[in-house]
Amino acid sequence: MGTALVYHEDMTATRLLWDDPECEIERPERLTAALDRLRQRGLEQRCLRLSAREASKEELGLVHSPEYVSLVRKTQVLGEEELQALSGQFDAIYFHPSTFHCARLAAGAGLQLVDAVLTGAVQNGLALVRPPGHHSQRAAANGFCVFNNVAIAAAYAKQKHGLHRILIVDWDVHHGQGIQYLFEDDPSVLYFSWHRYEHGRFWPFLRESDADAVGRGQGLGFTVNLPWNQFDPELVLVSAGFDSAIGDPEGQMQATPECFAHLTHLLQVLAGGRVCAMLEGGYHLESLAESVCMTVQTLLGDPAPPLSGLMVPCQSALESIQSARAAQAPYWKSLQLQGQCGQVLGCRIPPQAPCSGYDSELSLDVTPVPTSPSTHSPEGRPPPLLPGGPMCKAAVPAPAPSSLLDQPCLCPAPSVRTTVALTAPDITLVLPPDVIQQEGSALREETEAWARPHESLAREEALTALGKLLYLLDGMLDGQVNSGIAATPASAAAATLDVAIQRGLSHGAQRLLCVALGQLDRPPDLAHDGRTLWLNIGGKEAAALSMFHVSTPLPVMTGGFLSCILGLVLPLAYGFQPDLVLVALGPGHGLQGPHAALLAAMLRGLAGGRVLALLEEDSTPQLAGILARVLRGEAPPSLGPSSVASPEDVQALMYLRGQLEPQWKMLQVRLIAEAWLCPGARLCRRGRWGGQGK
Ligand code: Q9C
Ligand code: ZN
Repeated sequence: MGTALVYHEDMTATRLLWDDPECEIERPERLTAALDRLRQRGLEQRCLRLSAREASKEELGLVHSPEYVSLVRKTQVLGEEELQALSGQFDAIYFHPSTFHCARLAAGAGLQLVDAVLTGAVQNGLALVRPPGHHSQRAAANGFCVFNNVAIAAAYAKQKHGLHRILIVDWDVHHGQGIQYLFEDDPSVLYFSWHRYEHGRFWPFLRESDADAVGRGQGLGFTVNLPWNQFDPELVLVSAGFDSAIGDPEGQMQATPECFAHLTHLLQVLAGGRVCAMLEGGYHLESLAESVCMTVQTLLGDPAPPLSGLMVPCQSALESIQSARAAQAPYWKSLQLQGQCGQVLGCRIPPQAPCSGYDSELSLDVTPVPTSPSTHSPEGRPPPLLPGGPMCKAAVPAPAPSSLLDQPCLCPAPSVRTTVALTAPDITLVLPPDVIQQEGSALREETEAWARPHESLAREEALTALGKLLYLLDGMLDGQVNSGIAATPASAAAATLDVAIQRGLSHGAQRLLCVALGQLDRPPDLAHDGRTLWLNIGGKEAAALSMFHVSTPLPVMTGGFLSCILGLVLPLAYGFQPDLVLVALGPGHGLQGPHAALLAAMLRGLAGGRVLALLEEDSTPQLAGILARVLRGEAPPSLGPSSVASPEDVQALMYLRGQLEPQWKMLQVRLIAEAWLCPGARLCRRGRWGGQGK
């Protein structure tokens, strides 16, 4: 549906007129560097370009006092000395005669973006603006921010568009205290910020930036300092600061540009994909430009490039997350649920393990580290991935900051985003126009050779389906096609999946993630060599035969399904860093379209989006259609209000996390995000969310 890019050249006018080392980094080149790079990459041309308008007095008045607005208005006619004197009354602020005009454009750009998204003209967008906004307060400028662009956009979305739940995600390196103050007692705006804090020693040096600031009054639990939280929002606003990116002089953090692709990608599963990002900080021009490109590219639907680096959370991050969880637990039911078995760090086997199939002889302790080149040792880097595939960077040891930025993307994106190898006659009706329907098949002889060991593949229809699947898979492995869907008769699903795994591994995949839903038995001779991670959702019981062979029952409730994805599938998948993902909906998978779409959308964040979905031949065209749209980059439909995880769901999840955590360090991340999509959260906000519906 498209991505908007809102901009106005006039916003390059405001600049520092005197000497001030603190403020000089907020300069006009920030915008021109970002825009030039977007053009160079051909990304600007793919967006709907909107020229920013000025926000009106009334619109500014949604969050600012009239006195403050007129104070800023008056700076238009001040001389340099008066400007400097006035600036000195605020922390980290400079005024310029053009500041008022620029700041009105910056706020107006956000409103245009919200209008474009909420009227359906576009799916999402980015407003490239200066001055930034998130530090600005009702009657104060602060931290280069004059008007609070994102806060004004949120208030406007409520007032003008009648929204009831807006999520603001602030990924700038600084705490957006301005937004926090403006909405701390408002439960309709959930403000989430992660920021550098250093126990209060990082600017803006505020006690209230800590995790125990959780909102007040009606808004208790709707201010989240540090990781995420979610309440099935209708709109996602992003305070998109890039001063947390590598090389930034202010933030001095290490986030690579690719991180912003993944952050954006994760947010796109919310609110039906309605994401409005607005530039905040970001002062290293090169890093800023790259990170902006990653964000826009992901908004446009391109797959996120794989993350480089070790997937091991650091101790201090884990501690921070734990304190935020503890502070939020009183307000979010799902955090309490998990809390019961939640000290998973010390909870290897729960009192009533739901699992009898766990073989202590094959204990995880003895099988974790494969001897193949794909070793996941903490010291070792993952090996190079497929040549010609989506991995653009050779995996090299601990790259220096500059090299992470310098490396150009060597591999062109596949020419075809998504291919569908399905035969159903009415399938064309549900496919978006740019999804290719595959005609070709693998050579008959070759197909038969692959099929030979499998009795269930002897039938003609199974062979035909296999030929199509192999052809599609080869296209993906050659880097011509990014993602695809193939079908198989239900009776041959397991064998077909087995062949797909073997074919993938023998044709260049270094690490293959297979997510099998429903009754799909693990292929009998699947090796424990660390090249395949087998994850069955729909098994009889929770069982981890080794760190690479995991099975869990299909969660009973939607909430359980979400926790399973967020708390198990994604941590394992991100830790594994696959270069090919197979997701198979086998017999009895029981997934509704929106659930399958969410899973596929999340998995698309892995392997550069190289995901092959395998469906049963008698699946509805609707299911194939929804998957095709998600795989090509559309947002999955919102799941809507739904249930909490059942006790069995929670227990199975906790059990597996306990079993696998020693090997899969990403599981140590005790997500606030589990409260996140888990709408049971709302139950404990009875009276406000309960029964309110949309
Ligand atoms: N040495 C934004 O990123 N400077 N504002 C602190 C400490 C102020 C940041 C300097 C940073 C303001 C939007
Ligand atoms: Zn910042």
